[in-house]
This record gives sequence, structure tokens and C-alpha cells, in this order.
Amino acid sequence: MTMTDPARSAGKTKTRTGYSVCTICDIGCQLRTTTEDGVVKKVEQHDNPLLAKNICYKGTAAPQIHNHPERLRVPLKRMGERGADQWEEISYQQAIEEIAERLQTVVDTHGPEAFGVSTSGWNTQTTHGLDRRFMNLLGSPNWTSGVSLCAGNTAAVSRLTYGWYTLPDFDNTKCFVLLGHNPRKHSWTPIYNRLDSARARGATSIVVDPRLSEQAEKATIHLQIKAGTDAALLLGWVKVIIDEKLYDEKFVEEWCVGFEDLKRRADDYPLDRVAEICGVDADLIARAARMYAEADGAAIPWTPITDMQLDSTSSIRLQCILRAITGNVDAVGGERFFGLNPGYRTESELQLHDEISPEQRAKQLGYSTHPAYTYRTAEILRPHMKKVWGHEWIDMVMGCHMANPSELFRAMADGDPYPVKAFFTLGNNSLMSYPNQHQILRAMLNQDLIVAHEIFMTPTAMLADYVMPGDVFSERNHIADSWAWTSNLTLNEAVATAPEEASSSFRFWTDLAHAMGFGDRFPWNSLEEVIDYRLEPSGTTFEEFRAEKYMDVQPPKYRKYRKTGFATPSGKVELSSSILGDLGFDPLPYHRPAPATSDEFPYRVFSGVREDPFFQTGQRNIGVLRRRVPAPHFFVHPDDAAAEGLVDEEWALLETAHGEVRMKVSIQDSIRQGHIRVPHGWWYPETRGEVDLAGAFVSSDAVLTVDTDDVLDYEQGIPHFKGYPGRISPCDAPEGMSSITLGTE
Ligand SMILES: Nc1nc2c(c(=O)[nH]1)N[C@H]1C(S)=C(S)[C@@H](COP(=O)(O)OP(=O)(O)OC[C@H]3O[C@@H](n4cnc5c(=O)[nH]c(N)nc54)[C@H](O)[C@@H]3O)O[C@H]1N2
Ligand SMILES: Nc1nc2c(c(=O)[nH]1)N[C@H]1C(S)=C(S)[C@@H](COP(=O)(O)OP(=O)(O)OC[C@H]3O[C@@H](n4cnc5c(=O)[nH]c(N)nc54)[C@H](O)[C@@H]3O)O[C@H]1N2
Ligand code: SF4
Ligand SMILES: [Mo]
Repeated sequence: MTMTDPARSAGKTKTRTGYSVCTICDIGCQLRTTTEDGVVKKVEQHDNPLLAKNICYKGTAAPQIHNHPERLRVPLKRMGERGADQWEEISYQQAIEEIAERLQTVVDTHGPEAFGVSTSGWNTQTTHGLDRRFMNLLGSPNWTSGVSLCAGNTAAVSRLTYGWYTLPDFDNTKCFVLLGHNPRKHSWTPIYNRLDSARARGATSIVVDPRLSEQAEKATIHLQIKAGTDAALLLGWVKVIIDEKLYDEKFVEEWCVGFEDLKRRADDYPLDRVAEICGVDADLIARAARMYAEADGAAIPWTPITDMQLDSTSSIRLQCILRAITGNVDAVGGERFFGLNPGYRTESELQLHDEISPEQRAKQLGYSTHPAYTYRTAEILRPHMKKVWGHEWIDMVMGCHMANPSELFRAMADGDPYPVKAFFTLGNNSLMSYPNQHQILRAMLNQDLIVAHEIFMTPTAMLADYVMPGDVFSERNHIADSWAWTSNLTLNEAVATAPEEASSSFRFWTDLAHAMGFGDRFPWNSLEEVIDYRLEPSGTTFEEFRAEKYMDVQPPKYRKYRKTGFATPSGKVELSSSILGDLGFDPLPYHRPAPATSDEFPYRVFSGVREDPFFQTGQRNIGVLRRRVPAPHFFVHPDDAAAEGLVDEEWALLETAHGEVRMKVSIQDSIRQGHIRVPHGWWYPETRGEVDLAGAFVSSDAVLTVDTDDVLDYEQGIPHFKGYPGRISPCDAPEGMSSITLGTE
């Protein structure tokens, strides 16, 4: 049905401007979007001067992304072999009916747990927990996400330590510590701006990074550690802080349990040992520890680096522990527990975690082996969450009730411990976004049904049976709640017209539930109705909210635990974790060394150093962005390049025990000798139709790492992406890749 717009029929252009929450990366800047006749023309900075600096060149490229000629507009059904990239266009209605029927067959044959979902949520934006609601009503616990490797897992581990997840009190901090984390002007711009403002106010900073990163260049102290040794460094800090009595004795006495055990554990990490493990000077480590502990309000902002290490659980817990023993928890200039916005129902509330039976919850992949962020830990925390925060199930940063992705892909590939035969991926390039890409490919080739909800034809979508075109942020209404990370609400307005056959994730799950016979549990007719339902406690509707404001910010309240206690079994900060102990793990933090380098694999390789023009695996097809970084590069120290015969801007082959990738070489003084950087997420959309899966196996970091138990963090089952052994040598350009074009637009 086409609506006739009176302004348009009169020959006038209809211009609209609205507030947006950018989803091109996951930090969600607040911007303004202008459309003409429903087409995005301009995305620009916010009209509030306090927010105006929060914009990067990916955000301003939104018109090129949203209007891209290759944007998916019509549902596609696979023709020919899986992965052959041959499609038939079908209607949205036909797609939903066929998907419902085929999903029902999988559930009838193998049980509901045979249905797995991977989604990262921030770009599809409008789920409102309905993906989990759908799965819980069907009986499948096997939902996972990119947040299992990034922030979601920190949220879960923080929660079992002190019952909530912190965010720095950036406006008041006197000192901040970045464990690798390296926000830049065009990479997580709002955090970059806040760190810069803190420095301008006189805050000191400590940067821990094997590279002289952009943040390290500005640091008061740079600790250029060996990759993968952060937990050892932090244990060294704990020892200095305890030995020199730099901790907050009153807070420790009143609000912490396990201090004596922690002290004994820290005694295993004297500074000379830590200096040896980390490869940095012992005095500098001690100076940094003192600088952090002595600051009157210090913060350790969340970092993804410790989310992807062999001892990730310990590294994350050590950050919580340092915040606690220095008295910085829920404190001015330290770290805030935002709590929930009382006016907005949480996604968790819509997810209906009581509807799935305890027996089905216990089948969640990872539940018994790596439970830290699965239902198993969440179940233990239920009464404590209820007591302190008022709700039993709070899925912070969408990461506190997840399946382990490696176990999910193993079940999909090998039926171990049971078959998973239907896989939906929404706004997630799953093939390339977890470790062990070869296993993920096998997993996908072994499915009866794959559905991808996407805006572009990614390598993952190429492997699907149905590709459902998604809408984008300029086309949908939403109120974002930072996934309960903060209590702020921010407005996103639909100002553009979505392709007629595109769907929001709300529409997709709702229509599928109706087609499968449980539509009565999805009583909302529109996205706005769900938002109205979520806003009900505030007594406003979506229309009223947007007429009045673009944001809702709760006034800060510090040290809330004084009234409520902490949401842990002891009601205190658990320096020694009763939950980890009860689950059979070491209750205290420790350092676990990564597999050692050898003559065969002499370098420490790490995935990361995000590239400014791209978010993760995206945007390689957006000409205006791709031209800024046309090809992927290893970073190699000049001495290592000379030793291996590598030439700047020429191709090289990097091999690990598990896989190999090719990319160009960038020789850089700033990287620690003996280390090699591999960027994340490279494929070559321009080679679609010529190279298998558009080059998804040529340069992707996910082929270099496996996920066998010896290289997974014990408690969470997190892969080790930060310092695994590898070797490098010069090579020719990969086939079909000699002249890399620059995307299509
Ligand atoms: N091997 C490896 N894996 C990693 C990492 C790594 O360094 N190495 N990093 C981890 C980290 S830090 C993170 S945060 C996660 C990130 O994981 P994700 O956030 O899932 O990022 P991508 O896997 O790149 O997938 C995003 C996909 O969403 C699509 N998309 C964009 N906007 C929309 C939309 O509005 N609607 C729909 N339907 N689709 C949209 C894009 O085209 C893209 O294909 O990955 C993690 N996984
Ligand atoms: N433009 C752009 N911005 C982004 C993203 C993007 O894809 N593009 N992704 C966003 C997301 S989801 C994330 S998670 C962040 C990630 O971005 P950052 O937090 O900045 O992380 P990376 O860029 O992966 O790596 C940062 C630094 O970690 C160092 N490092 C590597 N291994 C180790 C180690 O073992 N220990 C320590 N201490 N340091 C180490 C590297 O040398 C590097 O300088 O960026 C966000 N911002
Ligand atoms: S940093 Fe850039 S891409 Fe990320 S949300 Fe902000 S404007 Fe969008
Ligand atoms: Mo991330």
C-alpha cells in the first residue's frame, strides 16, 4: 500500500529532522537526522552543545549506509547449495510462514533447545527483549551474543563480585586507568571526549598497553606490558596497595568479605615476579599502583581487552576488587552503580525468564561447564538481585543469562552434547565474530534452518536459508536504555521510510510468534505500543516523551549500598567469591599464562586495535569509509620486520597452530617488539561472486584462534584473543585480491 503524501503531490519536498541514537557503532551517540521525502540526507551533531562533540565520521556517513544501493530490501530465500549466494526474492509474509513451519519441525524433532540465536542487539535496537521472550516461550535457553566477548561478560562477572556493573563517574574522576582500552576521536567518541575533559581538569592517567597507543601517548604513566598479562599486573597492584596500606580500611572492614584470603593470594605476586611476567619495570608498576590508590576518586573504565583473555574472569574481578578496596565503588569520581530507571520497564522484564522451565534453563550450553554468565549464576543471584534492585532477572548489557558461543557452535557442528539444528543471526556477522571460524562454518553447514536478519549481504547471511532485510535507526522509533548499563533513556525517532519489505526485530519476532501460535503473548501491534508499555511506570507515552524531551537522566545517587547492601550472597563485595567457590572454581583471582611462544611460533599475536572507519566486521562496502583504510594491516616492530624480511605495505602470511591469514604489513615503532597486531573483521564485499564467501577466510582474525578448553577461560569459557603464539613471513597477494577495490559506493 502506498500512502500519498499531500506535500509531495503538491510538488513540495517534505523535510523532517529528528533525534537519533546512532547504531553504526555500539556507543550510541545522540545525533540529529534530516530526511527529504523519507530519504536520509544528513546526519549531524546534536543541538545540545554538551552533546555536540559526540559524533564521528562513521555517524556522518549514515546517509551513504542507509541509502546504499546494496542495502537488502526484499526477503531472500536460498536457491542451490548453502553458501552459493543464489537467491529467490520472496514476500515478507511468505518468509515468515516458511520460517515458522521449518522452525516448528526442528523443535518437534530435536526439542526447543535445538534452536540457537546470536544477536548483538545494539544495531537492531528494537528487540525490547522480545527475542528472549520468543525463545523462553518456545523453551530454548540458547541465546548468545557478541557481548559474550565484550562488556556483557564483564557485567556478569562484576555482578557476581558486587551485585551490579559500574560505569566511571567521568565528570569527577581524578585518575583513570585504561587496560588497553584506546578510545579515539573516531572510535567511541563520547568516551574519548570524556577522558579528554577529565585530563583537561587535571586528572592523571595510567595506560597499560603493549603498544604506544593514542591514549598511551597522553598518559601520565604507560606500562608497556606483554599482551595477556593484565591479571598478573593487577595482582601486583593489589599487593602494593595492601602492603603499603593504601586501601580504604573502613570500607574493607564494613563492606568486603575475603580480604585476608585476597592478601594471601596477592603475596604470591611479589613485584619482581610480576615485573618478570609482564615485562615492565617493578618500580613503575608500584608507582602506578600508588597513583591509582592515592587519587581522591579514581576510575578503571570498562575495557574489552580483559574480556578476551585466558584469565578474563580473574582480570575482570581484579578490576572490581581494586575499585572496592580503594573505596571507589559507587563513589564520587570513582565508579557509579546507576541502577535502573524507575520509569522504564527493563528488557529483562519483557524477556519472561520464569516462563522457561528450570530443566530447560539447565540445558543452556555452557551452564555446567563455563557458568559465569549463564543462567546458572543468574539463578544463584536471583534473591539478592530482588532484594537490592527489585527484580530477580536483570540482564545487564544483555550478558547475564547467555549461552556460551563456543559450546553453541560445537553443538551445531557436532551435536555435542545435543544437536542444535536451527540458527538465527540478527545484526551479527556470526561466522567472523567468535573464535574458531572453521568450526562456525561447519556448524552453519550442518543446520536445517538458518535465518539472517541483516542490512547487507555478509558472509554469514550468504550461508542462510532466509535473509530478512532489517530496518535502520533512521527508520524506527525507539527509547534506548543502554541495556541497563546506565539509567539514562535516550530518544530515537523514525524520520526515514524503511524499505517496504524490511522489518524491525520487533516486527520479526512478533510476526513469527503469531505464525507459530503464541501471538497472544505478543500483544503489541506496533513498536510504539511496546515503548508505551515500557514507559507505563513513568505515566507517559512515547508520544509524550518525545514531545517533551530527548533524554531522561536520573540524578546521581552515590553509596546506595549503605541502605541496601550489595546484591551478592553475603550482601558485601566478595573479594573471595562464594559463587565461584560453590561452582567449583578458585574463589580468588589468579593469573593464567597464555600458551608459550616457541621457535616455531615466536611472536605474541593479538586481535584488535579497531580501525576508525569501520565498526567490527561492517562498512567495508561503504566507499567513503573504506577509502580511509582500503586494506587490513599487521602491525610489526621494525626489528621484527627486518628479522622476517617484511616490507612495509607488502603482503605477509601470519600462521598460528590453528589457521593462517594474509594481510599487508605496517611497520610501527609503537608496538612492543615480539608482538603482532591482527585487526578484527576483514572481508572483501567487492569480491562477492568471485571469491568464496567474499573473502571471509582470507584476513579474518577468527580463523587464527580455537576454542578448545586449554585456551578458554575456565569460568566463562572466553577465548584468548590477546597474546597467542604465531609466526609471520612475506607472501604474495592472495588470489583475486591483488588489486583491492574500495567498496562500491
Ligand atoms: N574474532 C573476533 N570476534 C569478536 C571480536 C574480535 O575482536 N575478534 N570482537 C568482539 C566484540 S568487541 C564485539 S563488540 C562483538 C561485535 O559483534 P557485532 O556487534 O554483532 O558486530 P558484527 O559481527 O560486525 O555484526 C554486525 C552486523 O550487523 C549488521 N547491521 C548493522 N546495522 C543493522 C541494523 O540496523 N539491523 C540489522 N538487522 N543488522 C544491522 C551489520 O551489517 C553487520 O553485519 O564481536 C566480538 N567478536
Ligand atoms: N572506529 C571504531 N570504534 C570502535 C569499534 C570499532 O570497531 N571501530 N569497536 C567498538 C568496540 S565494540 C570495542 S569493544 C572497542 C574496542 O576498542 P579498544 O578498547 O580501543 O580496543 P582495541 O582497539 O581492540 O585495542 C586497544 C589496545 O589494546 C592493546 N592490547 C592488545 N592486547 C592487550 C593486552 O593483552 N593487554 C593490554 N593491556 N592491552 C592490550 C592494543 O595494543 C591496543 O592499543 O572499540 C569500540 N569503538
Ligand atoms: S562514535 Fe560514531 S559510529 Fe559510534 S555511535 Fe558515535 S557517531 Fe555513531
Ligand atoms: Mo566490543
